[in-house]
Amino acid sequence: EHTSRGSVALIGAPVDGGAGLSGCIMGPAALRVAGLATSLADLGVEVRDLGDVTPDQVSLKLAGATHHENEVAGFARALNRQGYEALKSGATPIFMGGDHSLSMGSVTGVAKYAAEQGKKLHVLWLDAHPDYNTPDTSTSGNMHGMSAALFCGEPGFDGVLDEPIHPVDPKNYHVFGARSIDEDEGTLLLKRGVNVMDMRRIDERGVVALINGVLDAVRADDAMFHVSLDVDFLDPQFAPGVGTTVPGGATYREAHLAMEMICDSGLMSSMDLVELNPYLDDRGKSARMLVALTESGFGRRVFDRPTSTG
Ligand code: HAR
Ligand code: MN
Ligand code: MN
Ligand code: MN
Repeated sequence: EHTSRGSVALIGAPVDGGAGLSGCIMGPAALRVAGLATSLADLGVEVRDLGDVTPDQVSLKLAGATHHENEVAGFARALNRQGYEALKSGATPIFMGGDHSLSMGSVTGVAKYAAEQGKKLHVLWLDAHPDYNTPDTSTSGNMHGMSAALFCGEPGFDGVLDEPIHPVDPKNYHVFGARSIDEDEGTLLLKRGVNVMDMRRIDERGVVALINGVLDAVRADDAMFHVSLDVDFLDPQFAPGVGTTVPGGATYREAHLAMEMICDSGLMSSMDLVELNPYLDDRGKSARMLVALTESGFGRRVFDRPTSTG
């Protein structure tokens, strides 16, 4: 769908308080320095950079030892509106994080638009973590580990958004690349029937079969499709610029293949680039990796053959 839309809206989301370590505040700037806008323009995509959002002023208290809920909620509310408006204008929003708590706003804004179109929303979460903790199950209190629980409608998040959300059906939440799952989080994922494609499953079945399964599910529902790319999806050797590195991640080619297949499907309607921590990066390596993966998602090919299978 993005190619028919033809234009991308870049939305900066320098939220930092959702992660345990600070530094993601510099993420949108690093993605701009790494040339995200010009790389997409070179692929023939019309790009508008809407700048960084200004978070709403929020005053709320969540149960549990949840950290920085006002900062997280302030960004979530502003991003919800901006993402919704970008889709309404006909653009494909790319949310430039910022820590992964930003998806509380991006995904709920997209879900609102989808609901208005009478469509379901599927979410593909490329991440070492499923981010399915609630304020009740979280042992860290870090809200970047809770975003999917919020947008799937789990309890404990009242007052984060300023309007009722349109929850994503947990069965339409697809986690790809997981290798760090907390105990209570895992119990909840199983109970809800989330599609968890952990690294062992990727080793055994491969990227192609698993990503095709996701794309088939999106097509079968004629759904909108949000892709959320966390830097730690990749093995740290390819992307060290993140506060939560976990060994045994996706390789350079596994990650690109997933994005190339997503591009060929024409299904992606919005995207997050999250958890980039430039303070921890190695001379821009991880920022460039995110830009390269986004290029693959928007039509860059290893070799241009005149067939759709690349
Ligand atoms: N599961 C852990 C927690 O809740 C770690 C979450 C880490 N999340 C991110 N985004 N880095 O994936 O604290
Ligand atoms: Mn607090
Ligand atoms: Mn994450
Ligand atoms: Mn992660």
